[in-house]
Amino acid sequence: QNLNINPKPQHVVIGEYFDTPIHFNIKQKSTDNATEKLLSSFFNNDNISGSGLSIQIGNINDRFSKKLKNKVPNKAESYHINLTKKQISVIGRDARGIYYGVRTLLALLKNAVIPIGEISDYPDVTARGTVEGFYGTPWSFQHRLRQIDFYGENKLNTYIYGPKDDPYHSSPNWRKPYPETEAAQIKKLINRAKLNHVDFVWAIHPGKDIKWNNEDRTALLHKFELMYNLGVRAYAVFFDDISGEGTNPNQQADLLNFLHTEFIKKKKDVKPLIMCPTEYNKGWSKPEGGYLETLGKQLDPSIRIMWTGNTVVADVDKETMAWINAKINRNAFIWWNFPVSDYVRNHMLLGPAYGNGKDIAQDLSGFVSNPMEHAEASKIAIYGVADYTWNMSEYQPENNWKKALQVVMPKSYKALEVFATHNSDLGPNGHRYRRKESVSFAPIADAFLKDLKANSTIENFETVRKEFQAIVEASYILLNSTDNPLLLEEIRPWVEQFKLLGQSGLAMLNMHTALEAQQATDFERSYNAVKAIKTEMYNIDRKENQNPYQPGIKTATLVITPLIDKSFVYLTQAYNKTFSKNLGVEANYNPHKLFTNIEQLKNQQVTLRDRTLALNPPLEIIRLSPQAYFGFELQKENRVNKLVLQLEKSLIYNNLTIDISTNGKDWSVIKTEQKDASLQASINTMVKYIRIKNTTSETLSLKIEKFTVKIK
Ligand code: LOG
Repeated sequence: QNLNINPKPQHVVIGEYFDTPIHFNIKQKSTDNATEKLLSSFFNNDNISGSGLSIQIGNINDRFSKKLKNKVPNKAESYHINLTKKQISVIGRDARGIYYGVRTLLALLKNAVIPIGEISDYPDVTARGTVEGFYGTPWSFQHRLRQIDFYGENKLNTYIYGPKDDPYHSSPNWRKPYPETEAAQIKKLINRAKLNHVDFVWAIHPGKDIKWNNEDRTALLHKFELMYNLGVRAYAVFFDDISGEGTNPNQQADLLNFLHTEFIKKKKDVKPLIMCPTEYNKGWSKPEGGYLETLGKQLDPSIRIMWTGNTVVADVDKETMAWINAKINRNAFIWWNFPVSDYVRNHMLLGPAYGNGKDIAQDLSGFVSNPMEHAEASKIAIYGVADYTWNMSEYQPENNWKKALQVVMPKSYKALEVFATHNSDLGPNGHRYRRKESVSFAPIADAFLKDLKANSTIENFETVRKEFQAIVEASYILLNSTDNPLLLEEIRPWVEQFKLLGQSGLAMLNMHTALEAQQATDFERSYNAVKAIKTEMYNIDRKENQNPYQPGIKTATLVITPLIDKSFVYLTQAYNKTFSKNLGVEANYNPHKLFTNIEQLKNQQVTLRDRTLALNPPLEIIRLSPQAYFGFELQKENRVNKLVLQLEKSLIYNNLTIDISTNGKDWSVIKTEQKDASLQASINTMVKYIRIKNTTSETLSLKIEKFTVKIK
């Protein structure tokens, strides 16, 4: 009973199949514009005929549905389809139900055969979709249109618009109207959303500089009104990643209730408000402050409260939901931070959408995924979210993922599968969120290394060679594919890198073969080839995707890259020993470490580039209690030069000191100066430890934009 429909319908009873006829006699009642448009994408003068297969479409009040209407599930957005050889009936409970029924109908009619039987279907989760809520380049207009169409196709009903780097969504311009071009585009997006039965939810992020006075309250109301005039009928207010005045829960609740009574209730055609709290995950909630309880008590019950789970980036389960729902007196609206990659920008997250409980449908008021800035590539995960939120208990992440690959690349999906299989983990990151990668290959890689180190015959040699070969071939196929140019554009540098990686793997295997055969010339050629390929990979890493957070292009970091690197080192050492040579094995890694006593920062990554040691700037607010510090621990004593610290708010510099030490015990404070909105110090002495410290007796909240030291 696999009809190959995404999301998987709830109840399907089918028997035999009959050939899909060429002509249809279609009669529709109560269909809206969206459904009409959808129908006209399939039915036309060529396939409509009075003598064709009868199809009736409508809602539960239409006369034709009398006999069947009891079969339409008693839930919002539900539909029932009855299929016989003589007639197909599609009955929706509401306008969206009809639309979804027609979506399913068209999916059935595209096949060569149609089943006889019935489908009764409805979504498990009320609001399903995405929140464009990441930092980095917001999606383009063209991509947004494509996304909205994709949501319609997969029965997702919610798109929350809230890109952090849109200045008219957040500070400094949230009070101002959108410029003409942007306004016109938003209008078009809203129309497109309507045609796909998607709620376009416009979000505002005013908390960075909001004043709790009448003026700003009016400014917000005014902006809502402006957006209403563009066609917005659903709104959200985000208070995430802010510090200071804006975080006050009483004021936040006051403002939202004000918007609820003065705007939502008065307009009558606007959906309930959605809000993202400042303490949006359990890890950050401070029970003493009673922040969440305050929102829970004060916010009008209709207002939905977002939640990311136990940490910023987390999968959610029954326990997660029980904890937060009790605090906020309502079912939380989940903001799932996957496949968002704004904190691991050098990685592509192309694996299945998995990890959330399959028994939480009743505990949610909504579930949205925050995707990557790569819109097309994000569709792989979003396809899974559509299935998960519709029919939760039956969701099968791997199966769904395989289908998703076919949807985004109908011709080259097998090559895409090779690529996506090895490009799903995030690598070590500040949020400690990880994904499975290279799952079926991982044990083969382990066995390979084990045999290699034990100096025994490598049982898996051929399997490994095949995989490297597949990596190279799949990369060539993808790089020359034409079935999804926009997706290719997004992944291209990663695919180039992946191709080189596969080639370096093959050269590494040649090193092994040459060593076995005691052929020094061959060994050294392959050795040099691996090094040359690594240089090319390094160049790509230095040229592509040069953002200030995690610049570069990383591929297959969990299994394939370590396999090649470890084998390369091992084989070179073995060769050196056998032939009394001295070929280098230096891996270029960063020997220096982050040095901090701040839990929130402990897993933040540090990178070394051109002798500049840098903390990857965290996107969120970091809290420094008195005596808290962060800095670097160098591998050994080293002369360091210039230090640069840049924070969002420069007032805080006066509360910080910079300490250096050679042993981690005895510290001396160094002189600093403020320059170009940053705090700088010229050190020019030998140090092993260097740190920024909060010397006040208060907790400081800061947004770190840059923190670097130059090492001699
Ligand atoms: C932001 C979000 C960002 C995400 C992942 C929320 C509610 N807010 O740390 O804009 O894309 O984490 O980096 C967030 O998740 N802050």
